[in-house]
Amino acid sequence: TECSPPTAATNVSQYACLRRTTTENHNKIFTDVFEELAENSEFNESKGPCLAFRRAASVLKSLPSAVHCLGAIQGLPCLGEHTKAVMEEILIFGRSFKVEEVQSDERYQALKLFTSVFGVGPKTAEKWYRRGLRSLKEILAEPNIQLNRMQRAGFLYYMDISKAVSKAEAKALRSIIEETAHWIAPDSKLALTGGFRRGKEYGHDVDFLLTVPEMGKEEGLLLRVIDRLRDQGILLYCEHQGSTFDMSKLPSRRFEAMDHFEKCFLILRLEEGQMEGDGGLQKDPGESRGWRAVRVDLVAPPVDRYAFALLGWTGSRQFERDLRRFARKERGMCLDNHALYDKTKKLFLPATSEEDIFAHLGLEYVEPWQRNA
Ligand code: 8DG
Ligand code: MN
Ligand code: MN
Repeated sequence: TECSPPTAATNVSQYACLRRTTTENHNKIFTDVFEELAENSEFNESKGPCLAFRRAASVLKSLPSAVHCLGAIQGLPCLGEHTKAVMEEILIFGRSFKVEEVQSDERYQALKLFTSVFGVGPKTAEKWYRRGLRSLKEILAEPNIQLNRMQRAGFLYYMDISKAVSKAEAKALRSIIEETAHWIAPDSKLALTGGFRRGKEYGHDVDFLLTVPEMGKEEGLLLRVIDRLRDQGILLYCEHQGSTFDMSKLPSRRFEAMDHFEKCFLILRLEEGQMEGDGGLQKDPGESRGWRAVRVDLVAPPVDRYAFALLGWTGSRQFERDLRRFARKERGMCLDNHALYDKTKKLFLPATSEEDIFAHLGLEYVEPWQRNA
């Protein structure tokens, strides 16, 4: 059938930071497939193909309508012959044989299952797979496997933390942590970041930034918040990382590297009675134990880094990657979670808001809910 590219397709940027991507994805049938293929490439340490699949998915997510024919993607960036062939399969057969092959692969299945445990990365998953292990039960039954503290918590709360966190649960956690932080430092500020700030209804965890208006006062605050959460009996797990922040260093080129702010990766206990809107009543007292475990990330940057930390922790990952790539390739600047550095002028560009950072980069401001790239 005749099918021409929509006018919108002719001026879609290769950079996610020059696109607007809401949570409304009209091309899920394609992007789900590309994301699985990207994950498979990641397991095979094929960095190039992994990035190509991620970029293809991201471009499709930004489109205002569903793609019904190959003609409609003509002129779109980041869609090569390989990704187009996958899309053609989906358009014709309603399914991708390539992804079905991946999904039925024993190694892919095992690595996907193992990395779904909090604290288990691709390296550990691969090690377990090579030892012939295939299920979580087998790992727990294997006497020669030494799980670290994070992985033990990952297994212990597996059922809860592999269940999506709702917006209402995120809000309930926000109130609890905010109250705790205010009890310690009344002028502290807690900001919701990550997927929930981008308007997502569900997430795999809840991300927060905690700051105080006075420089240096953030030191020690996070540890006191953690202590207080422990006293309240809701701290199920805590991995605290002290600040390794060194301002003399230039922004790092490697995005995947962790930032240097003081932070903690938590598992918190959320009582169902604390949830907004359920009136404290359990819907099914027979099924429910009255609480669930939730993964929470809590980051405490110094206040003069707040804008950079907020931009970095709001995501999405693809949006952040492209923002950094754009800064480097198009502006000769280096951006990370801590700072923006102009390599030509050899100076740091300060910012007190995300708007400042977009302005320094010569970019139109993109709202958090438009960053679901
Ligand atoms: P989800 O939890 O709803 O699944 O999605 P998300 O909120 O977008 O993902 P996330 O894994 O919680 O990460 C949120 C953002 O935080 C993401 O853009 C990447 C960013 N981020 C950093 N540093 C680190 C880090 O050290 N670990 C993780 N997991 N994320 C980080 O800037
Ligand atoms: Mn998150
Ligand atoms: Mn997170």
